[in-house]
Amino acid sequence: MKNPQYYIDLENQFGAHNYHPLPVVLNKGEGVFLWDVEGKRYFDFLSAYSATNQGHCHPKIINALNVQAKQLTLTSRAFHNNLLGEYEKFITELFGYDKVLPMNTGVEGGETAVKLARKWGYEVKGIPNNRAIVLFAEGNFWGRTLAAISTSDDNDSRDHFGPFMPNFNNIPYNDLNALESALQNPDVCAFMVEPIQGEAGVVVPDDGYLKGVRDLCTKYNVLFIADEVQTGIGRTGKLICCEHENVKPDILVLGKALGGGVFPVSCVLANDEIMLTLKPGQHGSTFGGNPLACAVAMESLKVIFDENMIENAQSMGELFRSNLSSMNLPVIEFVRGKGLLNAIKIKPFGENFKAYDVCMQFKMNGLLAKQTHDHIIRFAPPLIIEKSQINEASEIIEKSIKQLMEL
Ligand code: IF1
Repeated sequence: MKNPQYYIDLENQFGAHNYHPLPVVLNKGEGVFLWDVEGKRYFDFLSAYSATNQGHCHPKIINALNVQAKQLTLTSRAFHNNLLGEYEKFITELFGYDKVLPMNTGVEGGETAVKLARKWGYEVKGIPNNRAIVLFAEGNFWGRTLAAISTSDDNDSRDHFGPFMPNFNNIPYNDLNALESALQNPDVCAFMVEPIQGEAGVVVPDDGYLKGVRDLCTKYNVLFIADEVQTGIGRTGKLICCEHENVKPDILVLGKALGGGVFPVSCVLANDEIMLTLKPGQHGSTFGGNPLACAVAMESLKVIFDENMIENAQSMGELFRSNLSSMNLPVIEFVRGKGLLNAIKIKPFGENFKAYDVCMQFKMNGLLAKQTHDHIIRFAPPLIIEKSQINEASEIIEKSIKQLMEL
């Protein structure tokens, strides 16, 4: 095994520089832990941005991957296969929708949801052609395609990538009055929103916001699209975050942990009135719904229930937020989140003291987390984390911040 810098230099020389990773080189993952090439163990408190909710290399998911990989991996949708229908039945019954449209990445799920909403807008709601408007929330993040960055208000995501998609309008997040006034326009076909904004810094809306979105979208005959790519699959202590307010979106977008951290799997769920506006040849994907993805996704969902990960996310999240709050560290401006999607805001103090520096200190002490924006650190460990591990990780967080404060 070579030293970490060898691997970092290779990436630097031969790879695009579209990320600035923490200087750690990982080569093993198991459960809540990651190991670097020097054998050092870390708590994973990012979970690949909530794509490894089930923990790294979950044995049952790996087994499902291995068994199917030796049998049949990809047929394309030009032909049927024996797993797609089984998977579609399983996932539509689990989430309570008539139909599913399988895709691969989260942003493909978002794109598919917006295409469906526009189609429904023209063919069911009766919006004049090419006039459909989709609303998004300020601070949103739903991927890196040109459509997705068209709604971004983050300069790094959008500068010098224009021109952008027309008729995508942003409204303030967590503001029902702003939503209702935007819904006065009869050309609006949908509002796509994250139930908790992940990249914006784990922004949790007021209680009642999601219920208000549901009611207003119903009142104005507009589709409520929930982007649960990051908040779904148990992450916030419910199967999907919308369940915290017992609301049911018209279109549900899932991704990330749907693939159990081993395969890109996403999907869009909706009822027939919406889904059947798509006719053969009007949408598709080479890998969407491939048998390997179906096998992995079914196992990824099954283990969530078999191992009570949803309840665990709820209780371990409560313990984690309680631990953080009881540290009484003046540099922690606030703690917020639901289930095991949490974040702290670090008050800027000391010379150039930013969230990145805190994450570097965490790394030194055996915990990996990632800052989002300059002063917010997101904490999202796998949902299998145990009480003793939450407490040990909390101690690392406290120790690291105190070490920096003494500098
Ligand atoms: C990157 C952020 C997180 C997402 C939501 C759709 C997608 C994402 C709510 C698209 C993806 C990823 C993308 C990745 C880092 C990560 C991220 F920092 F970019 F914003 F999680 F917060 N909806 N989020 O969070 O899914 O196409 O990537 O499968 O682009 O750097 P994808």
